[in-house]
Amino acid sequence: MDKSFFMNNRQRLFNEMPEGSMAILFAGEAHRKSADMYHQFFSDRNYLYLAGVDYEGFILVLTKTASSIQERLYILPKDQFKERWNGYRYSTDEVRGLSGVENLRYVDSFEDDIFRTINSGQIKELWLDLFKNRHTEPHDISHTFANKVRCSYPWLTIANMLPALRKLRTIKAPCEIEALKHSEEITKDGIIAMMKAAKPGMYEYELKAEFDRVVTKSGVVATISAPIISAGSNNFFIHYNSFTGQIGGDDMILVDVGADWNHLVTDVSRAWPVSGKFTDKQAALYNAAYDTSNYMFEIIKPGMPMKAVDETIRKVCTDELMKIGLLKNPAESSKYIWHGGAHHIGWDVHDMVDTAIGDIKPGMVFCVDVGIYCEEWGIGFRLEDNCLITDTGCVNLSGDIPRSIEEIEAVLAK
Ligand SMILES: [Mn+2]
Repeated sequence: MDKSFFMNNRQRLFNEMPEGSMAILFAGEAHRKSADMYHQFFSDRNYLYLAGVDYEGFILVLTKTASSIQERLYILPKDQFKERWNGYRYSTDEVRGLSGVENLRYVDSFEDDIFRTINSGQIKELWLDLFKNRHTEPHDISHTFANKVRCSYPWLTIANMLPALRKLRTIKAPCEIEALKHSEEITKDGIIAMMKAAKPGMYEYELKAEFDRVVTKSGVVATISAPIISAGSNNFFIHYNSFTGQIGGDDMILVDVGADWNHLVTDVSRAWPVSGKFTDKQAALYNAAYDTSNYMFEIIKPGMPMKAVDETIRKVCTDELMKIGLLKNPAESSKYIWHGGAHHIGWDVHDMVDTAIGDIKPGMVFCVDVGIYCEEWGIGFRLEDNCLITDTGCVNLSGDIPRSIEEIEAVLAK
């Protein structure tokens, strides 16, 4: 992605920052797995969205005073011995080329620099990305740094910059939409490969191998979000992740997967009968989801309240389940509809976007996810597509991935 995208993101954040503030974003460090082995490093998404350089240990510092704004990126120096063991380190020219940040310093001088700036009295407010998914999680690098600063400079205001970051990430830029479109192409190849490979008696992990093979060949070495691939009764575990089940001859297979390109993640769910032909019951439920989804893509447009998407999916899907006689009382829809149907995608599979979105706006991208789980029939699945909001309506970015019964059966017949 071109550095101009990241430069613009930083400018947009500066516009949100008050005078006399400093924002610090950490790329983070790899988590330890066991002994001296580490999980693959994964840059903090908010850092990456602003810095554009995917590298462990880097730190971005943005300072806004009454008279100026200043960007600094703290990087690791070239080191022949460390690179021999741990891999290539970017040159300063390469970092400038990727990020557009001209002012580079080494991470060793980070704390001295920050505390010198705070001591100068120019900074009254420190902006940190203070997110915890669960309050019981251990402190991350930002929380640890916040505590250190609070001890040394109790007069300094520490503010959580997450709401500002969420706001920036809500509307996607043209280059992000291009990356999503490319990612959809790779996702499509991966899903079609699984559809063609699936046979009764296979294990779920064999389908995962097929998906991994295809997306890896397209340059997606490790997908950001873990694929969900299940069959039969395992489809009733919404976030199933063991891949160990064997596919029975009457089973429906459910895949909820996404490739990623230039850090932008797609999220698509498809389901099909391993036999190659939908049974009457499978078809009835599938078409209930399919008709609900198609209806949503007809009506979603700018100006519609975001919360109406979830509500309408539930309402329309409930009507469909009444029509086929499965549901007698609409008040009991949660027996078959277990989850909401709309979450944004982008730099995360459940993207960090403005929590106070009122109406839908052009440039938003979110999932239209219709899940039906009928335990008494042993059939559970979801149909999930990626909806890009345009000036006048919306486009299904994953619409080319087989989704009608006819399209799916045609792929399975090959
Ligand atoms: Mn999904």
